[in-house]
Amino acid sequence: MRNPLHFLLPLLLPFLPLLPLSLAVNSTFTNPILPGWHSDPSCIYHAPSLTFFCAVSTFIAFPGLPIYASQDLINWKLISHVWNRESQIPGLSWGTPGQQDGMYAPTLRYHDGEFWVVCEWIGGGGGGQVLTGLKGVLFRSKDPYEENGWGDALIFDVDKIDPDLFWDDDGKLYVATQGVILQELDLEKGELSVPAVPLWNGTGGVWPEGPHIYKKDGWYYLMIAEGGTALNHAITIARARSVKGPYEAYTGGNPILTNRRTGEWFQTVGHGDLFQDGKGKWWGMCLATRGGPEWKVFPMGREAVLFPVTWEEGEWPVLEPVRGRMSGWELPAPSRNISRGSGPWIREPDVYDFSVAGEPIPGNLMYWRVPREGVVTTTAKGLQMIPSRNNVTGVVTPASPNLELSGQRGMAFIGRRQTDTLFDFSVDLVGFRPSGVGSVGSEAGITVFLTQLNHIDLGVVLLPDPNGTSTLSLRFRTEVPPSMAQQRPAEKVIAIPAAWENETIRLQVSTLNTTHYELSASIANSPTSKIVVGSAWAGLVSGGTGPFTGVLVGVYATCNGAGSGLNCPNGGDKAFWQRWRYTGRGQEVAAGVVV
Ligand SMILES: *C1O[C@H](CO)[C@@H](O)[C@H](O)[C@H]1NC(C)=O
Ligand SMILES: *[C@@H]1O[C@H](CO)[C@@H](O)[C@H](O)[C@H]1NC(C)=O
Ligand SMILES: *[C@@H]1O[C@H](CO)[C@@H](O)[C@H](O)[C@H]1NC(C)=O
Ligand SMILES: *[C@@H]1O[C@H](CO)[C@@H](O)[C@H](O)[C@H]1NC(C)=O
Ligand SMILES: *[C@@H]1O[C@H](CO)[C@@H](O)[C@H](O)[C@H]1NC(C)=O
Ligand SMILES: *[C@@H]1O[C@H](CO)[C@@H](O)[C@H](O)[C@H]1NC(C)=O
Ligand SMILES: *[C@@H]1O[C@H](CO)[C@@H](O)[C@H](O)[C@H]1NC(C)=O
Repeated sequence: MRNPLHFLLPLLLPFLPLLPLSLAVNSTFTNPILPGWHSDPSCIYHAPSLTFFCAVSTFIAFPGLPIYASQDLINWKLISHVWNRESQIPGLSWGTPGQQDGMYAPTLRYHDGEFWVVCEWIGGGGGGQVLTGLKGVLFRSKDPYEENGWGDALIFDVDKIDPDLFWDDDGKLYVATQGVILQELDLEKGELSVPAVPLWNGTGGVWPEGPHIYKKDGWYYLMIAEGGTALNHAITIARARSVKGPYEAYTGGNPILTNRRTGEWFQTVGHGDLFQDGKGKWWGMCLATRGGPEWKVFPMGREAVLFPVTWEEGEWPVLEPVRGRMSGWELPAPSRNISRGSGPWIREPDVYDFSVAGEPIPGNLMYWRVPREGVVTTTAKGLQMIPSRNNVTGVVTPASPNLELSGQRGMAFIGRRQTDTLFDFSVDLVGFRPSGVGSVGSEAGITVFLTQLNHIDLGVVLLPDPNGTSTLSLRFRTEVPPSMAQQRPAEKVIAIPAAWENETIRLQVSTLNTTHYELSASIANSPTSKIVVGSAWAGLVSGGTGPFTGVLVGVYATCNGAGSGLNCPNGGDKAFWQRWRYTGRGQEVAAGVVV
């Protein structure tokens, strides 16, 4: 007799993946998935290329709005920056004084053959958190692997931050913003419809914001962040039968994601986005800050974390609480099969020698605002930096900016995110011969930079001697707001040994442990010559004037105010940087647990 299974099997085959006995095994992974300053992630799955894409906030850093791509949700490659040319929004960067202004929370979507990123720019005349000069900016690309694929911005007036993009079935494009309010975007006119439709006030936390609308099983789900981006941060949700509401809040367990009032190492969990993988499983990404509820040392700021989501038909989504070690749906097979795109893989060390003239500047290096033309170039002698008159601090006066010394017109600075709790960063300064002395002398150095008002520096500078001559010196100093003055280490100056006269100087920042940096110098090829110049508490670059940003480690050059206009005397003493190395040494994934 024929086995009845022979008859049944072909009928069952299409359903095999759905059978509870399928062999899918849950995977484990470690957060943060995009370590270092990567806040407000917005992510999609692009089925045609089996690839996930995420965009994050960058505020006034430039190039801004990086796009990361991954085929396995674990290995992420930086492939382009949405905002990568000054000409995309002429003048806006230099017209923005605030340290935490700029490109806020983007939304990334794929629609009609194009990648769309909407964001809002705060600044352009306002300072601090003042929402004057708030503009919506919309960019589109058919090829997110090419910087030039991203077009100029469509700029439109908005009243609130955190724009979403949602196309309803009738093709209408809706933008929800903080509040939460809804407007239709007219792409021809570059205008949002008025009056805005109020959708939902959230569940009572401050700042209902970061909205994303999803349509599923006949419902419009509105997922938002509320409680502010600090320790009370949370994700809440409501749903409606029509995009314009009325929205009813989920009563079964809002917030659906938060670590508020817990002892968890990952705090400030919120501002997220949901997406499905190739097998239809749901996932989410949001921001979190490491540091536990004490929340004093978090130099990397708000990082992007991944969590699995269960979302049954007609039901509310269930988001797994954010932890350092997670388990969830089976991940796609490990893959690094992405060859295109300008930047490196997120966990790769930097190994940049800078010995080839005209080679592109690596995609993961960033400036603070749009740099002045030619400030940093690649030459056969190294990464050439023309000093700015302003130092890394500048004269920051938001009310009436001194454009020449403020740093607002670009600083001679370039850096990369601190992406590891423990790391080593070093770079070689070749043949630096400052011409001026002391307060009008040139200086080239390495910095742990949060904002112009929170940074830790080690510079090479010629300083006057009591006996009337000058000595090439290593100068360690910090810039912190008055609230941190107690923890601020004293300025320290050490004369560079005479034996180093003709040598290349290696400047280094390393983590001494999970809470302290150490800044040192040595002869490039002689580790035994190392001089530790200073150490500093990482709390000095946590929060403060950079609550939205995270540490960049990098190099700078300045003539300390000498010269006139925007220029140093005789164009300035150029600094040449070679052998740039950044190596991660460990991630603190739970209090005291470094992996
Ligand atoms: C005075 O100058 C000499 C050489 O020019 C230098 O070696 C010495 O350190 C200076 N003295 C002091 C006290 O700085
Ligand atoms: C939000 O709160 C305001 C003030 O209490 C109220 O007038 C408004 O109706 C609320 N909006 C929605 C969409 O519930
Ligand atoms: C696998 O992960 C999903 C998503 O977090 C969860 O709902 C499910 O219970 C997990 N299964 C097992 C066997 O742990
Ligand atoms: C890698 O990606 C390319 C282009 O997307 C595809 O043609 C190729 O089959 C992939 N290779 C592997 C090993 O997955
Ligand atoms: C930076 O430059 C400003 C203006 O020239 C000056 O007031 C300030 O002391 C300098 N700070 C440092 C750390 O060099
Ligand atoms: C550096 O080079 C100059 C010129 O060749 C030489 O006079 C000087 O002695 C050298 N200094 C040291 C410390 O070797
Ligand atoms: C790190 O080292 C500094 C300086 O030695 C010390 O004060 C601090 O307590 C250490 N931190 C930890 C977490 O061990």
